[in-house]
Amino acid sequence: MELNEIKKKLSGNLKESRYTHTLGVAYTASAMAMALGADIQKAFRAGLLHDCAKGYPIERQMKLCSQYGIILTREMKESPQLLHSALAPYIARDCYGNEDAEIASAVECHTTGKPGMSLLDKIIFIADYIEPGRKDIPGLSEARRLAFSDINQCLLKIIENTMQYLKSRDQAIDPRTTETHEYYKEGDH
Ligand code: DGI
Ligand code: FE
Ligand code: FE
Ligand code: FE
Repeated sequence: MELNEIKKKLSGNLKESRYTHTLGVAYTASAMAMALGADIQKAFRAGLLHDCAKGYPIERQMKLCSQYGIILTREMKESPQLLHSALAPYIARDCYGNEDAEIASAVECHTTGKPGMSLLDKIIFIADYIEPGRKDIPGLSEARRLAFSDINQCLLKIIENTMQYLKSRDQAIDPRTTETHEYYKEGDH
């Protein structure tokens, strides 16, 4: 699907603030791709698509998960904000014509990360946290600086900040977040 068509459809399916965030992620991801020598067009497209499932009400997201055969874990039931990333590769494919496996991977792991992330996976995960519209989130200025100096350190910081934030709000940490943290705290990735 052409970028303009994707944008038009997204702007109809997401509330305005979410669409603005989406554009912020797309542009931030492409700037990171420029700095890191990654595929700029892919980064832009993945940024556009990362929250494509977020506009559906939670009930609808639950139904879509069962239609796509996504097994809901206890954490997903307790914290339904985890559903939109599990759904993202399917909605990106079926509503936005995405056939690119690297983009599918990046949108799927953008909330929890995963061990052994690709460069594009990391770019989307980080861009989601640091895009210019974000404010009042822990460690934001450090994450913004690290994004353009040490991408793995940046990733680790974001995961640690998120785990801290979830603990402070008594929210369950998804096992995938824990696995990602274990993997990246060992360094050298
Ligand atoms: O969709 P966005 O708001 O742009 O950002 P996101 O997809 O990265 O995160 C959505 C929410 O998911 C955010 O409030 C943080 C939360 N989250 C991230 N990791 C975990 C988590 N929630 C739980 N319960 N467990 C996690 O491990
Ligand atoms: Fe998201
Ligand atoms: Fe995120
Ligand atoms: Fe997002």
